[in-house]
Amino acid sequence: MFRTVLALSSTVLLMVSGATPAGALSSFCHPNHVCMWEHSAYFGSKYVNRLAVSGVFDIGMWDGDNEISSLSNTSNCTITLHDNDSPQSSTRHWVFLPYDDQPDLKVWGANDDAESFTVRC
Ligand SMILES: [Ca+2]
Ligand SMILES: [Ca+2]
Repeated sequence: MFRTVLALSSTVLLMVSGATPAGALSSFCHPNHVCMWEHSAYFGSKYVNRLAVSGVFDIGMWDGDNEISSLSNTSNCTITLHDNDSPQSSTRHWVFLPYDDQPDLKVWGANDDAESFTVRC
C-alpha cells in the first residue's frame, strides 16, 4: 500500500514538473492571496505574497518599492495601490477589483510606482 502511494506521488510530481516551464511556479498566486511581481506577466521577484485580509500594507523599500509591474488578486477583496508608503501620503491610487489579474500595470500608469497597498475585504 505504502509503495503504491509513493509511486503515485512520484508520477503526479513528474506530471506536474513536466507540464510546468521553469520559473512558472513563482508566477502562481495561491487562492485568497494578493501577489505582486517585479516584472510584467507575473515574472521576477514576487515581492508581495500574502493572505488577503483587510488592512494597509507597506511594500518594502528594498523589496518592491517602485518595482511592482504585475498583480494578481485571487481573493474577494479590493486592492488599492498607493504611490507612497501610506495612503495618506500618496497622491495617486489604483483600485483593482476582487479576482483581478493585471499582467502589466503600465496599462493603468501604475508600473513601478506602488509603494504600499490597502486591502478591503
Ligand atoms: Ca518592475
Ligand atoms: Ca513602501
